[in-house]
Amino acid sequence: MTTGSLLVADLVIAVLAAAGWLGGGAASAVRRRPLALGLAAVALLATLARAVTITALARAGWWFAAEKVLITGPLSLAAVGVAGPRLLRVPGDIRAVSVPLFFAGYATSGALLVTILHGYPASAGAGLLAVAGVVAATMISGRALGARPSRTVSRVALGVAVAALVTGTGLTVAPGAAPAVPHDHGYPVARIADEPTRRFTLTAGSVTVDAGGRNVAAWAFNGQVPGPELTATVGDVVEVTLRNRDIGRGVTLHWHGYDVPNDQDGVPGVTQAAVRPGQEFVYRFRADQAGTYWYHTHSASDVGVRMGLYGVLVVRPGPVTGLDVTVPVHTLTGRPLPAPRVEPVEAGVPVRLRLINTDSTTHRYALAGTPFRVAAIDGVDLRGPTPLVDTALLIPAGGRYDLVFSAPATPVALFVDGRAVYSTGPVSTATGAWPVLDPLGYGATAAAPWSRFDKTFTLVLDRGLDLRNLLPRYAHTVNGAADPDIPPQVVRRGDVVRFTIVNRSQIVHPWHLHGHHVLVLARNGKSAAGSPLWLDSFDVRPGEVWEVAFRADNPGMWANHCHNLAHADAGMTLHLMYS
Ligand SMILES: [Cu+2]
Repeated sequence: MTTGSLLVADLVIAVLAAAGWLGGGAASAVRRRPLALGLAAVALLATLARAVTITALARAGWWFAAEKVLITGPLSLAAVGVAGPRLLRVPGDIRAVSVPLFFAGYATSGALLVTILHGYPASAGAGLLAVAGVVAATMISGRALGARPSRTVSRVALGVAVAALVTGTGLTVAPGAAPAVPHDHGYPVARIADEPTRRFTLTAGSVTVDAGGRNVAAWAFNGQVPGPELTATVGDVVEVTLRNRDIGRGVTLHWHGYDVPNDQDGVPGVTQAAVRPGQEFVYRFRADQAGTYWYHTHSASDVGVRMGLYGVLVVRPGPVTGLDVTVPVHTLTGRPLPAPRVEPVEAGVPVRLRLINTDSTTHRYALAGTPFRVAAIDGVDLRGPTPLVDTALLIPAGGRYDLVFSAPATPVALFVDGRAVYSTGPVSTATGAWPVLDPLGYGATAAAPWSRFDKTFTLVLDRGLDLRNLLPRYAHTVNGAADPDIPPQVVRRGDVVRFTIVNRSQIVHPWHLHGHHVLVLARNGKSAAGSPLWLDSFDVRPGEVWEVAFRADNPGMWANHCHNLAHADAGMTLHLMYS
């Protein structure tokens, strides 16, 4: 069983336990004896089963089980300890066990709420608030059911509830580490002397575009979605003038995967101010990384990219040989955009397909009709890629795979999520059952460049209640906090930095660090065994633990976030900062 499935199973069993106790309490209150005993038995069994799932989660990693061991464990023990003995000697009137059963229900529900609303790291504040809620709810239920506890019991319960509430609230609202607030740096623009320069102008504006035969409202660069394809040769200087015609939310250009100087990175409020309607901003950087990249707005990035403010950036090492095409995949107002038309080529011509996922979720790609190699991932060439046949590829949000093959005499087709986006003729292969390539075991290995790390950070991805804004929100969190309250990761120039990224949520988080490619060291405790993988976008699936590392060689303040941009906007963004 994967850790992801264990997390789901544990959640389902926890709900069963809570429902069993509460249902038992309600059934006994209305004197439905067999039903009450049956539900209590279900709750007891579920509580026992959780001992197994929580132990298994703790073995998979403390991050998955911390609050379950420290808060759920004691509360479940209290539930069984209070309700169990009363059930063993059920009195003639079943109604007498209803308050203990309700207590057990509140204790189990309280623990469940701690997991759902707070998660990792386990905190004393959350535990105490749960205790206060459990005691208060039990007192109210007792009163409603006409239970007459002794004066001492009532006083002790009230005292416990008030003390837990006060202490828990104090601990929960106490300010944590003060986050660094990005401030105005004056935003210097890089000056690069006379060098071969590729100049482009991108004007952002709202337009109506034809999306597969349907007119839809979009935001576009130069009136087209995707925006113009920007190409350069290694060594060129790329100069892009960004103008905003009428996008009220502001626009910037972020060079996804391109490790530009910090002041060219295009993150509003961090590296520059957003470009407002009527304004412009000039980006300049040297194209010293060959490969497949893309650009997109980082201002209101979720809606901005979804609406169409993105395009392709390809930097080639030299002149094009053979057929070299980009295949950006994008979903505009719920519909996949048609891929650009590709002219057929003669057999034997070398073909390079640059696959780019510009959506916020993973896509499954299948190239049918020819063996191929994955020459590069996220713009970086792989070492010793071997030919693949009938193998599917999962490309994370923001990720790129370059596929190379020699054009066969027979038709070739590329499928994305089962839909043909590129084809030179009919291909009769069903691709749905193909195995998926694991890039961690593909290509030829090489020795890791580092054996020790100067800084290590752990990022535990989850969901939780964020109360720090005016409106509470169910945020996507990192280490229990949401942007802007996630403390920045501070490194020094030259540090070798290791990230452990843990996903304890139920959804995929495509992780994306700006300004650096990271080298994958291991996933779920198993070392990467193929070509060195230098990624800028990688899917951390539910229950997964990734170890990645990089050298801090690009000073500045860098966004480090989930590239499901809705998640990034809902809290899952932090910053890497050079001291
Ligand atoms: Cu995410």
